[in-house]
Amino acid sequence: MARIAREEMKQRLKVYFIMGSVNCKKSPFEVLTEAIDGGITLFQFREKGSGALVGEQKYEFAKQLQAICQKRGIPFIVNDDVELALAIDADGVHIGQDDEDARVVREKIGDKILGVSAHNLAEAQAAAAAGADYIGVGPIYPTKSKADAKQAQGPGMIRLLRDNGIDIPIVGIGGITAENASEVMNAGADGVSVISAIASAPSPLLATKQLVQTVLNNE
Ligand code: TZP
Ligand code: MG
Repeated sequence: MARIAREEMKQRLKVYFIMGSVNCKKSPFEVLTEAIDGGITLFQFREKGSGALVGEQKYEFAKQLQAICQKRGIPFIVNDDVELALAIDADGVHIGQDDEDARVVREKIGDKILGVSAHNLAEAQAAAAAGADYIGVGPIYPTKSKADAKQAQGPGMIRLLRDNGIDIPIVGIGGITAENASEVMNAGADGVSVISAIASAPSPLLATKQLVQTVLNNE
């Protein structure tokens, strides 16, 4: 398989749902199914934080969520855990600045999708040079979903990256909702990634539909 084409990556980033067991108020399988029904374009398995599953339980949970995505044609990305991604033949991996070096991860995963978190121009340039298929930029707004999140930088960081020649696909992350998603898109993002806006919503289905609507209106 070849690396994902840039245009296809951009389309896939439009509404990127990220979730682990600790983010859900009801069955994670139901939440993911509703999110897919609502129109998410990409999914990331992020099993992190206090109470997160580990070992065999994490593996089995990942396999179950992956099966749901596969049935519905939604690519399945694994956060941080390159070995898990390879073991279950996931569609890709997302790594942060404190994880393994992006070049090393690219070597390990071949043509699978590689996403890298970037907080500034230097990190964005390095990620692009290392072979990232997309970068995640944030936190754009304050977030409660990541204990060690850096300070929110606003959508202006995405604009700054675009103005300085960063042309690889960008997804915004952190505190994004249907109310502020258009600001993120207008700053030059290809899409938005969210945890709580979908996972903590009273209706993940309706919340996803609202986000999808907003993003499509701001293409
Ligand atoms: N990285 C930067 S902010 C964040 C991650 C994983 C959490 C995003 O969660 P939410 O609930 O959409 O703010
Ligand atoms: Mg990480």
